[in-house]
Amino acid sequence: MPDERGTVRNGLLGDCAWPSKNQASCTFIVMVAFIAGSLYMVPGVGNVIPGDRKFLSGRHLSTAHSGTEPNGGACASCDADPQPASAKVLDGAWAPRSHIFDQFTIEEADDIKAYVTDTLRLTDPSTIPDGSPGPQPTQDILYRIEPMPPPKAAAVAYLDGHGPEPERFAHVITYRGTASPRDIMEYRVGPLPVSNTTTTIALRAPGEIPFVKHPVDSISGGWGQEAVGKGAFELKDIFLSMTGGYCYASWVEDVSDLPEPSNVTAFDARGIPVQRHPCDWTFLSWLEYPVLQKDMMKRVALIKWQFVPEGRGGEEAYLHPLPLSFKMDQTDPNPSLWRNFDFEYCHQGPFDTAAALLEAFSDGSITRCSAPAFGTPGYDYTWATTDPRRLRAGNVEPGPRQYSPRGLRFAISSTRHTGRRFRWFGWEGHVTLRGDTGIALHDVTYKGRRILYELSHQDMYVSYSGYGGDGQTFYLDSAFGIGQNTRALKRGYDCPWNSAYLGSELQYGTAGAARQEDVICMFEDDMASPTWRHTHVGDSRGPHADGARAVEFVVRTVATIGNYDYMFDVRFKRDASIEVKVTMAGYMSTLFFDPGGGTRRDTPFGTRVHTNVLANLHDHLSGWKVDLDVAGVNNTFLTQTVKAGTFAEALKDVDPGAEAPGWISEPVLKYISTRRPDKEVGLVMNASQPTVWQFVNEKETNAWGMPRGYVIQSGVTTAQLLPPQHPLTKAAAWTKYHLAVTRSKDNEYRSHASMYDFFNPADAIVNLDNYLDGESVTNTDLIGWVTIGVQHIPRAEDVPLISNFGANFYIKPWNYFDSMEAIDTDSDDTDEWESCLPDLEGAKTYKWSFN
Ligand SMILES: [Cu+2]
Repeated sequence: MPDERGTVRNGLLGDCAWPSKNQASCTFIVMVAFIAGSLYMVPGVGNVIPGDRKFLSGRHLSTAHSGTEPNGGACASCDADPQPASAKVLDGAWAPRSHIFDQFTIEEADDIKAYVTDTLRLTDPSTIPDGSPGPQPTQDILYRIEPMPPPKAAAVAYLDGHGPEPERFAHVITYRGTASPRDIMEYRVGPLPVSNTTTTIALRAPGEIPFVKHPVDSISGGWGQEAVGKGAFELKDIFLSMTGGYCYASWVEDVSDLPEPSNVTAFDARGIPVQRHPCDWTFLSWLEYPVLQKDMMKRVALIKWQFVPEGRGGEEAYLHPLPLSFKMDQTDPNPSLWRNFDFEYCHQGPFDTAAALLEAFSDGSITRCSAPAFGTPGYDYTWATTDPRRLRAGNVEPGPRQYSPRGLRFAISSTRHTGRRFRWFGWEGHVTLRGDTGIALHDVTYKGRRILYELSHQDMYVSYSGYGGDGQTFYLDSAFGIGQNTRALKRGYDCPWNSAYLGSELQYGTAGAARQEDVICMFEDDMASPTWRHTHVGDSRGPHADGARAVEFVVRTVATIGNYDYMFDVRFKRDASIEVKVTMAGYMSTLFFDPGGGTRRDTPFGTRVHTNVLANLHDHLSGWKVDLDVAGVNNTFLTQTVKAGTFAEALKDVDPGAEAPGWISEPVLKYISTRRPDKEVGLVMNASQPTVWQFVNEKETNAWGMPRGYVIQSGVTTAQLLPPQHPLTKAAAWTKYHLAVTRSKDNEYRSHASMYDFFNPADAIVNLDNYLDGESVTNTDLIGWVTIGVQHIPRAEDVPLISNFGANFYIKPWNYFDSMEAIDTDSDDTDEWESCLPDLEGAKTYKWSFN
C-alpha cells in the first residue's frame, strides 16, 4: 500500500501503543503524527481509532451522520429485528446463528486481555513509564487477540439446527521477551466467556516463531526511533543538502544547537501555522521495511526517507522521496545497541557507517544528487495534494444519483454482535471485519441452500523493484492489519446515497479493541444495463423486448493502509453468482530520481512522474479463501478445458480408438476435455488452454443429469512473476496460484501468517504449499484459495492519486440450476419482497443509518 505504505513514524507512536496510558496526551501526539504523515501503518496504534472521527475520516471527509431517518419513504412499520417477509426464507438461517463467526466485542476482548495478562504473567501496560516508546523487547506482552474459527463440522451442525452452539475460543498472540530464546507464542484460550473452566493451551513450541519475526509495531517503530534519529543526526549535512535546509534532529540533540536557518513555518495538527525549527521531526518522515537478509535469527530493517512539505503531514510526503536510506539491525534485545549500516546515498555506497558516508560526502569523493526543490522557499507542492485545484467547465450541477424509490430492499440483522447478517433477493450472508485480514463472509445461502461456508479476504501482497536498496520494498498488508486500517466510508462518494452503513469493533494489536463507525456499507447497485434481454423481432404479437435490469447487492469496505487504499467489494447478483472485486487507489510509493545523476539506473524499474520523482514498478496481489459447499459439504473438483485436437483425442474418454467420421474433411476441431485431478492442486490460468474450475456435488444432479456445481472464474489478473525460490514467493506461496484446491481442515484455516512472515519471509510460518500434500479432492470438503491482482507500471496520471483499477473473480453456478436463474426477476424489476431497515434504537453496539 502502500504501495506504499510504510510505517512510520516520527517516533511518536510509542507513547500511544498502549491505550490505557495517558489517553489525552496520546491523542494529541497521534494527531500530530498523522499530520506528519505516517502513522497508520503500525499495528497497535490505539489512538488511530477511538477518539476523533474527524481525524479518522481525514480532512476532506464529511463526518455528518444522517441519523436514522428512513430512506426515501421506506415502509412505515419497521421492526427493530426484522423478520423475513417471505416464507421462502429458510427457518434458522436468519441472524441468531451465524453470530458464531463474529469478532470480539470490546468487552469480550477486555475480559480475555485481563485473563491472559494474569495467567501468562504479561506486562501490565499501565506499568510502562510515561514517555517510554512502549513495551520493551525484553518484556512479555500481549500482541493480539482474535476469535478462533469454530470447528467447521460443529458450526455447520449448529447452523443447520442439529447441533449445539460451538464453544467459543480466542487465539491469543504474545511476545515473550523474557524467554530464552525470545519468541512469539500463540495460545488457544477458552471456552469463553472467561470462567473457571477457561484454560490456556500453547499452540506453538517454544522458539518455533523467533522473536525477530514480529511485524512492524510499537517495538520496532517506537524503540527504533532512537537509532533512526542518531543515524539521521549524524548525517545532518547531507539532509540539509538534499532538502534545501531541513534535517532530522529531534529527540537526539537540542535543536537550538543547530545552525541557521532557525525557524520556518509549519502547520500544527489543527492546520494552524506555527514556527518550527527546520530540523525538528516535522519536515521529514521515515519508513521501515524488512530487508531480505538470509539469517533467520536476525532482524534487519530498511529505513527510507521522505520530505514532508510544510510539515503538513498529508500523504504528499510519499511523492517527496529522498535519495538516502540505510539498514538497521534490530536483533539485539537492547534497542540502544541497534546499529545502522549499509548507508546508500544517490545509489552510492553502501557505506558501513554514517561517518564513512559523511566523510565521502564532505571530501567530494562521491557525487551529490542535484538538490531537489522540495525545501526551497515558496516551493509549491500542490501538485502532490488532493486539494481541489480547478473545476472542469460544467461541473456545477449535481450529477446522477442512485436512490431506492420505495426504500431499501435489503434487510440487515439488528444484533448486539460485531457482525451482521443481510438478506437480499434470495441471498443471505453474514459479514464481519477481521482486524488482520479484513472482510469475511460466512454462511452465504441462496434461496435457502448454503453456497459458501466462508468467503474471506486473506492478504494483500505488494512487491516493488528498483535499482537501489530503497526500491526493494514489499508489503504483506495483513501484517499491518487490513481490517484495523479500514476507515469510515464517505457517504455518497465511497458508496452511493442509498447505502446502509455499519460500524464494527476491531482488535488493534497491543492497543486492544476499539469501535469504528461506518466501516462497511451495503447497497443495491443499479448497473444501468440489462442482466438479460432479447428483442423478439418476429413474434406474432408484434416485436417486443424482454429483459431485466441488472441490480447487484454490494458489501463494501475500504482499507487505507498508509498511502494506499484498497476497496473490497463482494457483489451478489440475481443470477445466483457472486463477484469479488478489489480496486486500488491512493498515493504511490516513489523513489528519488535525478535525471542526470546516479539514480538514472532506476529507469527500468519505474516511471518518472515529476521533477525528482520516480514511481517504481510493483504488483498488488489479493488472496481470498473460498470455502464452497455446493449442495452439501462434500464436493469434487473437476476441470473442463477447451482444446483443439483430432477426433481420436476428443473421443478418447468415451470411445477409445474412434476415428474421424467420414462426413468431416478437417481432422482437427475443438472439444471439451474434462479432468478430475486426483489430488490437491495449484493452478495457473493459461489463455491458450481456457479452463473452467468446477466444484461439483456428484451425488446431486440437475434435471439434465449434470452434477450440480459452482465454478471459480478469474477476471483479468496477473500472476506472481518472481521465481518459486524467491523469499517473497516463499513468504506468500498463495501468490503462485490463481486457484489452489485443498481439502478443508480446521487447522488450515488461513493461507498465510504474514504478521510473522513480513520479516525473514523465506522462512514462512504458514505456507499454502504445505496444504498441497497429495490428498484427494474427490467427494470431500474443499477449499479454493484464489489470487487475483495487477502489475502496476506507474504513469504520470497516477499523480497525485491512483485512479481506481483492480482485479476480480467470480463464483458462478454451473449446472447448479436447470436454467438461467435470473429469469425470475421480471422486466419491471418488481420487488420480490420488501423489507425495512431496523429501528436503531435497539442496537446498542451499532450506530448505523441510511441516507
Ligand atoms: Cu500500485
